[in-house]
Amino acid sequence: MRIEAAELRILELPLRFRFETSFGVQTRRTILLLRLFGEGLEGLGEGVMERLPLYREETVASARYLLEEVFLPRVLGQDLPNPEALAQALSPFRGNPMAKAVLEMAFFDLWAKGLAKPLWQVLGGVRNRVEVGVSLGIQPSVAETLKAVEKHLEEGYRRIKLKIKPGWDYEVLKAVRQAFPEATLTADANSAYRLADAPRLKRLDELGLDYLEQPLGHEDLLDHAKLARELSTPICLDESLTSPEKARKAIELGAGRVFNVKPARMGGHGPSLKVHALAESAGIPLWMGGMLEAGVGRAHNLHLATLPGFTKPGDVSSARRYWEEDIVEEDLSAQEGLMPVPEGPGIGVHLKLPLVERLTLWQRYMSAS
Ligand code: OSB
Ligand code: MG
Repeated sequence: MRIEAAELRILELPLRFRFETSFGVQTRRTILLLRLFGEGLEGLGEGVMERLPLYREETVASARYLLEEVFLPRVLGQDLPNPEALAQALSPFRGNPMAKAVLEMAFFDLWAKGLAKPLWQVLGGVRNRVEVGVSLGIQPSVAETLKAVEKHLEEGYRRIKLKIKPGWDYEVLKAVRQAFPEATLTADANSAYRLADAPRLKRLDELGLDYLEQPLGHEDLLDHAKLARELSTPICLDESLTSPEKARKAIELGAGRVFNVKPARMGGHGPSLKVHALAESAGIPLWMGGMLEAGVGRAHNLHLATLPGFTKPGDVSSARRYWEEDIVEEDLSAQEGLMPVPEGPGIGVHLKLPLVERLTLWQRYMSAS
């Protein structure tokens, strides 16, 4: 597949809810959107980095710089037979998996379209619907948390994940557990605790959480392994999993018994397939995370989540929860906690170009030579 041209945009899309986590409050998303053109086809990629490095270290600005100045100039005009060839072209450059993922995932879409196959088939998926739950931000009160949990359970979501932080953890989780004794419940701390908080986290063991997501540092593996030995609640890693290499070390150390996979955090679909294989041989269940993606990122996540290792409900909930109007034509929405995977070649979604135009803050078109 020859990459003939690329269009990179930064868009801003207001969220329908205020999303509070231990690292801050989000009210809108700033989205890096890439359209890759080749052989009469178009591949789409969406970045998950934010303006500020509060979740991981990459930012919209750092990714835009690398894509514009380094990664796209490397591949424009090149005839790349497959995604491994693209990975090879980017391999001299260290780190920056989120920036690489924008290009890698757009190329996967373009390549699958060249093969006239849906992306899930190219990746090795085994189903056309994905089991999902919701990730609920920190609410103003316990009463509002209970209301939000009830609403989403009624909508059929199969797991409720609550964001926690020191001072907003045991009490709110206990209230939810008492009100919903049968619900599948998890908690996500987004790196807000230290190993010294182990006694406080130990209190969560009585609440029957399915897992506790990323309690410790965003790069950490060793302290998670130590904490894992103190808790009966399984630890799930999110932030720390930025590559297959980190996943291998996490497995060897026993840093997590569950993995949250986000292809856009780990360099794209290729690295995610490697993590999927490692997790399978280690008996680690996977689930598909989310980063408040718009339609392009959400579609990519759905395709990857059809692989057999994704055995727990993911965070990929209905697009209409997040946006008044999504940037794609297709309505990505769950029925009874199941998200259908978009049909057609590649990721199977189409941009609403007039809306994308209106939301665009910056754009650059680049072509080969
Ligand atoms: O830690 O999983 C996370 C959103 C932004 C950044 C990090 C995370 C999240 C979520 C939301 O939990 C998941 C979603 O609804 O997309
Ligand atoms: Mg998380």
